[in-house]
Amino acid sequence: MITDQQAGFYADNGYLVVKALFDSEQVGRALAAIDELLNPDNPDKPYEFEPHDGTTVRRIWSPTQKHPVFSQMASAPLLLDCIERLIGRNILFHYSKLNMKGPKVGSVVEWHQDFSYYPHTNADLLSALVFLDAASTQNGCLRVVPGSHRGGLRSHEVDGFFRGKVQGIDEASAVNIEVPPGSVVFLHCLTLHASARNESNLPRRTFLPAYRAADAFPIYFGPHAAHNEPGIKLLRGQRAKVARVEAGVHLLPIAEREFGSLYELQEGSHLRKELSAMKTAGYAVADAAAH
Ligand SMILES: O=C(O)CCC(=O)C(=O)O
Repeated sequence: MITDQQAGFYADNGYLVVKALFDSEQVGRALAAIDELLNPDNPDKPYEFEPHDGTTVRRIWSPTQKHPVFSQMASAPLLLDCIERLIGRNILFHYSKLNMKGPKVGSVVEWHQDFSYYPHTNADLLSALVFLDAASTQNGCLRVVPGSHRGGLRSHEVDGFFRGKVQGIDEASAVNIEVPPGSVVFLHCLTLHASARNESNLPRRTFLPAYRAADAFPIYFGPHAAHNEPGIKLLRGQRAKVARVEAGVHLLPIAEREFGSLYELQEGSHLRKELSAMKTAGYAVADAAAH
């Protein structure tokens, strides 16, 4: 359970580390479930590869819908007790993913605020990053800018289009969050965060279920945001009949082209894919247009 001091830390800093929330047996079950999902005989292939080698999986989509171990982990009472303390007692499951951060290739995640991808009527949304391996500076641990959630939503645009990243961050104020397996980092949806490439020989697999207060309603239904809504599930308390709306201007994530993952959007490969398809089809396309 989270103490008043820990809740205060989250309110001030926009993140909170809780070590040993899951024990080694639970972590072991999650790792075995990943192996099952990646088994080549599994007809469902819910993942995206690292572009560098085309064989290492970097993202498994919606693991809570693919394996009961992850749906159980996402609704574990101890985890929900923490979340209740941070966003209130009416808790909706929002969506989930697994970031695999494989040895020597694990893609960079550039600085961003999760809220930019799915703006809501208020900012009581958080992600729980459940670390299934030890996370260190060498294998690309999470990095955050403490207190950045209090500065509101920043522009995530490049050349006038949503690219899911904030440029020009002063990294001097960032902290690296190194944790043992079984730890959970609760991350406010407006906290600036990133992670470096995995330079080590060790994986950094992380399960990320995301949650929101029941009175936070989405205000953008573009393709990459709307697909979460059918999977929304009440985990605690009651559904809201009234949306709580925080005043302000909400920037909308209008991208130049549809994209699969944050990785594709940030690295610009969603643009390159389309351009190479156009080139294959015989159109004359300037390379510079791909950024
Ligand atoms: O896995 C990481 O290092 C960061 C994850 C993240 O920011 C995301 O997937 O939105």
